Amino acid sequence: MKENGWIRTHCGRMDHGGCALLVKVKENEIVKIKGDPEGLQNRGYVCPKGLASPARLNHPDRLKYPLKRVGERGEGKWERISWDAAIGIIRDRLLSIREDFGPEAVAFCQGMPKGLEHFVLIRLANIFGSPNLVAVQDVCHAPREISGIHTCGFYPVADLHHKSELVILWGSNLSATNEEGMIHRLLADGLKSDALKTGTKLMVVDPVRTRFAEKADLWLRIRPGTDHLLGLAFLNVIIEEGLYDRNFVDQWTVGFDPLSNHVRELTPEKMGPLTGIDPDMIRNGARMYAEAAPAAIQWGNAIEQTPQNFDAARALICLMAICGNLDVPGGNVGMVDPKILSLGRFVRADLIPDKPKRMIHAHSGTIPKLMTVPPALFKRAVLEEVPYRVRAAYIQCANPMLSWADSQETENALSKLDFIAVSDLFITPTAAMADIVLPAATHFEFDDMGHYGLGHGYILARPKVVEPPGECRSDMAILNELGKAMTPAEYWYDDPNEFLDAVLAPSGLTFEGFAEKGYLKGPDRFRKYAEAGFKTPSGKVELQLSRAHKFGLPALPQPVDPFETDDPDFPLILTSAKDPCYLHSSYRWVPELREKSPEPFCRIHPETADAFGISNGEIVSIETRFGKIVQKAKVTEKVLPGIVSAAYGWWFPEIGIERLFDWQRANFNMLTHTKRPGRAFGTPRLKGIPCRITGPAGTATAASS
Ligand SMILES: Nc1nc2c(c(=O)[nH]1)N[C@H]1C(S)=C(S)[C@@H](COP(=O)(O)OP(=O)(O)OC[C@H]3O[C@@H](n4cnc5c(=O)[nH]c(N)nc54)[C@H](O)[C@@H]3O)O[C@H]1N2
Ligand SMILES: Nc1nc2c(c(=O)[nH]1)N[C@H]1C(S)=C(S)[C@@H](COP(=O)(O)OP(=O)(O)OC[C@H]3O[C@@H](n4cnc5c(=O)[nH]c(N)nc54)[C@H](O)[C@@H]3O)O[C@H]1N2
Ligand code: SF4
Ligand SMILES: [Mo]
Repeated sequence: MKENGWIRTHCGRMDHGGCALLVKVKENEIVKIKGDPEGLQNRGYVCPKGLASPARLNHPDRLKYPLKRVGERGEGKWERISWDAAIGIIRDRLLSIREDFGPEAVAFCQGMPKGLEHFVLIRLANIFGSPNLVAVQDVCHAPREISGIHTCGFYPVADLHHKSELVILWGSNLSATNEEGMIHRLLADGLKSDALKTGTKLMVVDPVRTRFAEKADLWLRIRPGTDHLLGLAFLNVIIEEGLYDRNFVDQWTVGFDPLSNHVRELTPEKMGPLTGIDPDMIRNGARMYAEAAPAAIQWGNAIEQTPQNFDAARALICLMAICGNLDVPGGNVGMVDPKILSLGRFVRADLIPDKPKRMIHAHSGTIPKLMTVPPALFKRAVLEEVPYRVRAAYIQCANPMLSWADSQETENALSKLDFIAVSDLFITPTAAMADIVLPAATHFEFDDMGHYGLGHGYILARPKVVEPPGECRSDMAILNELGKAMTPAEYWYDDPNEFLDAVLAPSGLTFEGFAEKGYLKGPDRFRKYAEAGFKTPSGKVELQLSRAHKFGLPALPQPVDPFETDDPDFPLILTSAKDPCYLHSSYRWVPELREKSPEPFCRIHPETADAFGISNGEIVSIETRFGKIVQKAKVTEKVLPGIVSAAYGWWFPEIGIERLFDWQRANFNMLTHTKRPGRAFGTPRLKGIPCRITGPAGTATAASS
């Protein structure tokens, strides 16, 4: 919609998106951008990434034409080819691999879902007949969402649209990440108190003093990787002190007695030393949560980036349930979608009914309803041929060489594939490994929608505002062409915008009508269980999972100590947080962002710096049992002693492809491994890894000095 020369759209592809924007365009260039004061979630807010987002579009090195590799993998020798030739090569290679080895041998890989392209890719995989859609959901949302579905029948999302007495930011740095498209403006506004109302109280569970931790009523300084233990200690206090919602527990839960018995020994005194939090602080935190009504837990990546993510997510959902915070306004709710096409129908799940049995991870006994292949298990299929060999990958919106755990293993796996096609905006370390590289159009350059499939009860319009450069095409358009080339044409469209219309059809809107409205929201409906019960086998919240034995998973959240076998050579604990200026490994090539965040740094406490002989600003090595990288030390009291909070996602576009952008030098995932991924989700440990640091002079570690 256009008003006084300003075009209304929503931000996207710089995170999950969510801010309503006003942009001014001159001669196919965005010349001004600002937050829309009427935005549903942002109320005028816009972050540095959003402001810099138009700078991506005109970068001189942006990919503009399809390329074919002519040198060795990673050598950077390319030949420009036409779109017809590129589509033709991909079609021929994928069809011949399907013919010789079956559809399972072809994987379709997606990074963080950025818009509708994610679902079009799943649709293509389904129609092609491959059950293997590889995605990072194992470390991002699936643990929360699927644990929720099994425990209470829905994904319990923090409701920041209604007043809460208390919000807990549990491993979620909302002011920097606007995690999952939950723009932090709503929370910031809710915290304010004035003559008419008292503001929402805030608790933060984080090893780092984040911006919200500075404002918090209680900050629990947790040792990374131990969130499940803290959750269990909260349950212990709330149950032992009788602070739970008895009516709700009696009427709407099963397994309360077994849970009570299970957590009886898991006292704050026992969990305190493991989590690094004083037992009295744990008691205070648990009481604060139990006594606030309603209270919401805004849970972030830190809950799910460990093999114990099932235990952590389960413990938190049990907390939400016994304190009466499930599906109440201002609590954790099951959002209701507007009238739009369901995901299952959009992706044509009906065409591949046996997918759950054929997916790579079915073999590893992961939890039912996990429909994307965890990267750790995908790589095992490529390298060890377990449960079968995968030979080709179509990769879009992803940079696995940086974003998947164990980067060296990722390089080995990509090198072993017979064929790789990559769609991106730029030659990344991953695109450098491809046989064919496709130039993608990006945000602002095509009509798209945000928040579809996120489970937040609304979708946001992202109408196009400029034409893409060169021969760039949106991923939706690319996949539509590939679909027509490789699979029956009846499943595809003349115009890729018809994907958007198909999603909107049940609402009666066209994309133009939707863009005019800006967003489409489902009705606010709470306590839906009162009518039909919870959508679980027992119709109640399953504190003790009734089907756990069938899944081969524990029925109650387990107190596994991740540091049981302490490693004296690696006395510190490594974790990370996302950089407010970048999206994962993306956009290091955008000068406006690089000026704000020019290089990777790891944060350490002054005491730790002293113990290890490290000064602020020095280049240090960070080492785990699995690898070694270098980053600059930032000595700060914001991070707990004994912790290293390192930067993640770094490669150096300016170094050039000849040295593969020095992709290993500062890359956090050189330090992670995939050896014992979690059973439920196939998740490796990204947060809470034993490590050590060494200064430039090779200073001895505290442990050895
Ligand atoms: N150690 C560690 N690892 C992590 C995490 C962590 O916290 N620590 N976080 C994890 C999480 S939560 C996630 S979601 C994943 C993210 O994993 P990825 O999604 O693989 O991460 P990105 O590095 O952002 O890669 C996205 C790529 O998409 C490209 N791109 C941007 N827009 C478009 C577009 O419109 N079309 C196409 N074709 N390409 C586009 C970008 O240029 C970039 O190269 O990483 C996970 N990995
Ligand atoms: N700027 C920016 N925004 C993003 C992204 C990005 O890359 N950059 N990525 C987007 C994506 S895909 C996602 S999934 C979200 C994720 O957004 P968040 O969930 O906010 O993710 P992180 O920044 O990885 O971690 C959040 C917080 O957890 C803390 N933390 C680290 N280890 C632990 C631990 O073991 N326990 C606890 N309790 N806390 C710990 C960190 O210090 C940090 O403050 O952000 C989205 N938004
Ligand atoms: S917070 Fe996210 S949606 Fe909002 S402007 Fe920044 S990148 Fe865009
Ligand atoms: Mo993510």
